[in-house]
Amino acid sequence: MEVKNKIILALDVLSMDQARELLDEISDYLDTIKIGYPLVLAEGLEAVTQVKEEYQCKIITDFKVADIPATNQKIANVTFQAGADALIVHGFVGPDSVASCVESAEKQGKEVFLLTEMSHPGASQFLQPVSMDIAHMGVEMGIQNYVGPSTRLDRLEKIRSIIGKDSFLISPGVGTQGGDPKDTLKFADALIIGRSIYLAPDPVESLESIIDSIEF
Ligand code: 3DU
Repeated sequence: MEVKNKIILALDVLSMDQARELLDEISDYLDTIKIGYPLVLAEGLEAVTQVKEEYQCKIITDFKVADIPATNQKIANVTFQAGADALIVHGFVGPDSVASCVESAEKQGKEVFLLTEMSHPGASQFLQPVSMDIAHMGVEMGIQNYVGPSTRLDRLEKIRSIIGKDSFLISPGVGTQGGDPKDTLKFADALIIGRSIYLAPDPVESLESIIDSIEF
């Protein structure tokens, strides 16, 4: 996946009005937007369809899908039918659950991102001990796209070494959670950024300063 300016906006606002107000200002800088539970639970899955159509962008849906294969497949089918280009799926549920999402994606010409390790402090307790195993599982399954934390660069580097240079790795945790944009891009292909942009007094200025800071 190609990502303009290497920045994926995490559109965690709670209404389409807020989404449009933000995107009317900053959409020229972006071509990939991540939509998760906050906006979809507030406005329905149509939010995915509407944002994609109105702003002509790729949509990564962040539903951290983590159920049995049969249920995962239904979630993936409905999400892709709504217009999502890609779906983020948890890896800890195991290969059969992940495979059901991959199968749905392949049938519809869409993509799956495998979530390895999360970026928040609590991820160290249960997820961290298995996150490299999840990355290995993804490689064995032939998965191309991964999510890994910008808040622990040593771990992100390890994930990159497991998935290889040709895999596509996106990384949340930049800004508000403490991750550094430029350092993260030593290992990741694109950054996922939410609050540092949509809570900034001037989202355009914030985005421009992040873009300036990552230009090599
Ligand atoms: O911290 P921010 O506001 O920049 O948002 C980060 C986004 O990425 C947010 O949607 C969150 O749900 C998601 N995310 C993580 O922060 C960490 C992960 O490991 C996976 C997803």
